[in-house]
Amino acid sequence: MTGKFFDRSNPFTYVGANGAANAGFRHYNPDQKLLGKRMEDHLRFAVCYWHNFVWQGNDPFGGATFERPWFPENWSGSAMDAAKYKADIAFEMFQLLGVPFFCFHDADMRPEGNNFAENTSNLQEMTDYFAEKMEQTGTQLLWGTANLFSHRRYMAGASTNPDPEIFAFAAATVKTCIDATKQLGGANYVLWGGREGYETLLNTAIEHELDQMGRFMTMVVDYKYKIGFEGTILIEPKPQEPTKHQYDFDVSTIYGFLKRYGLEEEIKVNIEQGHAILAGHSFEHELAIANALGIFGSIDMNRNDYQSGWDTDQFPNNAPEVTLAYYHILSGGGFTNGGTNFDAKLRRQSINPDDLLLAHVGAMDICARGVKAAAAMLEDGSLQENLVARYAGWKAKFGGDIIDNRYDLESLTAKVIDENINPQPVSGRQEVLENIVSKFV
Ligand code: XUL
Ligand code: CO
Repeated sequence: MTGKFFDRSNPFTYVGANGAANAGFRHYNPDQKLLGKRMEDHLRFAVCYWHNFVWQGNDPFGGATFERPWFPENWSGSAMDAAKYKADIAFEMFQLLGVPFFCFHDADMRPEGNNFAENTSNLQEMTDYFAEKMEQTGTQLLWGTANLFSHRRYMAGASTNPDPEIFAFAAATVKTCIDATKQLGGANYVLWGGREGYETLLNTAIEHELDQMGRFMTMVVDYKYKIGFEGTILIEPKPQEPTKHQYDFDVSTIYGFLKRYGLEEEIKVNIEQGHAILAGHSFEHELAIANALGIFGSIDMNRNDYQSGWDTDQFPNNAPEVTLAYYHILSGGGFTNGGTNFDAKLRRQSINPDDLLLAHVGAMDICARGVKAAAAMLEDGSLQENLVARYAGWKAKFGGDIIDNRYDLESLTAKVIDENINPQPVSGRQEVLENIVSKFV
């Protein structure tokens, strides 16, 4: 199969704040310095393989709406050739967008085989093909992962499946995906708990399932060290969907899980905006908690529709939300191995090839706008000053003595009585602080 898929061959560039919509980037200017670092290095954009090149546009009421040439119904050659053609188009898109990274699942990149051996050899052939494409284009791998949720063998979970043979199949699959990620120089490896959860408690031994998930993750971490994979292992929280309840519900739940299995120094989180919303939180809540617990890793920057209550995986377009997200990311020191992955899909009516490109251009631009505003908020310093002032008592002698454990309940009571302590409430200044944010977005 040859022929052009995208009707442009020049990468999108920075056109300036007054440029026309859809002409290029109005905010994303990779070399612009923010807080002393290039914008591209702050954002570390990645594009996902699955929604962009694999998802066909189906919903619960209808089938495919996209008609990509590499889809099986449109392809006359071998499945492997279709996978390679799809890779050609994907890497063309990464270059047109100028994104430094991409992400994949095994099932997105290789044809499904009839057994484990076929899956593995297909994965190896495609990994070698990706390695060539990465070499030619300079695109790097932010993270790889395994799809342990689409095939029917995983209908009752992977690591938490009641059947030890499925646990083994999943473990073997993850091993091959970590190998592929290592070969491609991936900066991280993600464990998304696809169907690690339950549909009904009537058939579920929760304690056993949690222990198995802990065992599986311990095996992953042991293997990482054994082969010298230098990337970070990440878990992606999600409260439900596809299962009614997922064990990796949100950042706090994952932290408790990691503590229980002694993995809190080994595994960090990949936080997705839409999953934060599904959990009843905001994105910045999840980011702030991850910073506080020392497990922040990376983000999937795709939003949910607030009305649907469903994981709609839409491209980001809300400047204040994105700004607050980057404010927390930058406040925590920014990304190290992590980055901004668009785990986003087009709406099913957006069927043109250039919809795929322009959706990402807009998403990159809104993130650039957010990170610029967040950097300006940090440079301004008013929010930080307010925080320091609000907690200043803990830096003074009395607060410091409490922190140093020099008091217990009785001695605190004695002090309150002796010194007639009678504290007065102080304004939290929420609206004043919100006005400061508004100045920057
Ligand atoms: C599912 C989801 C996944 C992970 C990788 O909701 O977000 O695509 O990002 O498996
Ligand atoms: Co995701």
